[in-house]
Parts: sequence; C-alpha cells; structure tokens
Amino acid sequence: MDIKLWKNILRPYQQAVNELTLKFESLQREYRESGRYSPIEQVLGRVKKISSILEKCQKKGIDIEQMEEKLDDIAGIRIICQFVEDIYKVVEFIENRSDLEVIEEKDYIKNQKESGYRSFHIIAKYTVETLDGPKTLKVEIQVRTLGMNFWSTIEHSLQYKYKHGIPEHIRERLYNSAEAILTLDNEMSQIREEIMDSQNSFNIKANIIAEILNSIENLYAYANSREIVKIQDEFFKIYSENDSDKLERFSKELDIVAEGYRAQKL
Ligand code: 0O2
Repeated sequence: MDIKLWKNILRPYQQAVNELTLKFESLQREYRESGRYSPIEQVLGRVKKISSILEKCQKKGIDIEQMEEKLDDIAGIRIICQFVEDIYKVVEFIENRSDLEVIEEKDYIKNQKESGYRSFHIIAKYTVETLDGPKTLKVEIQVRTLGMNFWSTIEHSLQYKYKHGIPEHIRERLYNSAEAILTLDNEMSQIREEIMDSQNSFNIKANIIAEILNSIENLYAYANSREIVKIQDEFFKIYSENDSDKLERFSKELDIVAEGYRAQKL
C-alpha cells in the first residue's frame, strides 16, 4: 500500500478521534461549569501509528487489505477517571450515546489480565461525515483510573523495550506494582465522597468568581470608574474572607446593580 493510500485510509480515523475527544471534553466541561463533579478527568486520543498497524497485522496474520475489518483499535480514545466507580458511570454514558454503537465490552477491572493490566475496553461503531459521504468505523475506547493509566503506560514502554518478553524479575515487580495500584484505587474509593465534596466546592467557588469578574467587566459599559473601584474593593474584601455563601450573595447583588444601571441607560 503506498503512502498516499495510507493517508486516505487513516484520515477518517483521525476525524473520529478528533470529534470524540472534543465531545468527551465538552461533557467534562459541562459538568464542571454546572458545578458538578465530573467522572471524566482527562481525555486522550490517537490514531495507531502505521508501524504499529503493520506490526499487529504481522503478529496476528492479518492481510493489510483487511486491517480496517480486523483491527479494532486504529482509532483509540482513552478516558481517564479519578475513581473506579467513575469508570462504570462513563461506560454507562457511552452505552447510552446515540452516536456510538457498542459492539463489544471487555472488563479487565473485574477480570484483571495476567500481567496485572486493568482497564475497561469498549469497541464501538462511530460514523464520520467525509467528502465521499458517511463512513462508519470502529473505535476502541479504554476507560481507566489515573493509577491504572500510570501502570499501563510504564508497562507498555517496557513491552516495547523487551520485544521478546519482559524478564521475570521485572515482570514480578510490575505485577507487585499493579497490586499496589489496586490497593491505591480501593483506598481512594473509600474517601471518594470526601474528595468529591472538596473538588465540587472548589469548582463552585471558581464559577462564582468567574461570574463576578465577568459582571464587573460588563459594568465598565454603564457605571463610572469610582463606582467600579468601590465594587472591586468590596469583592476583594469578601474574597479574602473565603466564604462561598457570601461570594454567591455578592454575585447576586451585583446582578441587581448591573440590571439597575442597564435600566438607567435605557
Ligand atoms: P497499543 O500500542 O496500545 O495500541 P487486540 O490486541 O485488540 O487485537 P486483544 O489482545 O484481545 O486483541 O485486545 P485487548 O487485550 O483488549 O488489548 C487491546 C489494547 O489494550 C492493547 O493494544 C493495549 O493498549 C491494551 N492492553 C492490553 N493488555 C495490556 C497489557 O497487559 N499491558 C498494557 N500496558 N496494555 C495492555 P495494543 O495494540 O497491544 O497496544
């Protein structure tokens, strides 16, 4: 297959990766902007490198002409979560999306691999619009915690280094660290509510401050500078008290003040 053909074949996969990454990131933003805890911590996407496609086809005895049909992970999305519980929430989302048709699920969290690998895999069909019309292709979505991602990234690079098998003493250490990650994930799950509460409070406060600053900026169009300096001083005073309720009240009062100025202007 010549390079030009490779580019044409991989282009829709890149489009799928770009679109899905953006969609999952938007979901994460929607959560945060509405002051709710997001089960999605980070979204990563990649199209498999040509060298890796060739390698996998060779390993599995797949004819290159059949790679789109036989390989599930030419387009790959990785969703990183903070807690194991979040993984199942994200899986549920994916199952209910109208733009993705789940065709296979592999739960390597409940059924950890021999290597120690843990992750939830989904193979789904996704349609992209191209110049030649709609094209439905397969996407592999891996959902895992920050800890699982740390472990598999390290282990993956060692797999690359030791092409003919990771030496036993390293494999043993890797397995032990996978067990340590399992303990870490379980420990974090135990204090999940506490962590979520604290992150929510942080997000809520950040949203209120953004609203206040936006309102003050808008006031420049209506109020005089002395008035604005007074409002800003008031804001800094309340901000230094570190009281979210007071900040919220101030934000509401500011809305009323802005409304008053706008009415005067009309
Ligand atoms: P890469 O470079 O990440 O793309 P398949 O390999 O998909 O044809 P299989 O083996 O049933 O068939 O799929 P599986 O087990 O679901 O694995 C698919 C992907 O999961 C792998 O893709 C890895 O990304 C990841 N994975 C699976 N097992 C392990 C493991 O033991 N360690 C690590 N670090 N990752 C794993 P590729 O193509 O192997 O690699």
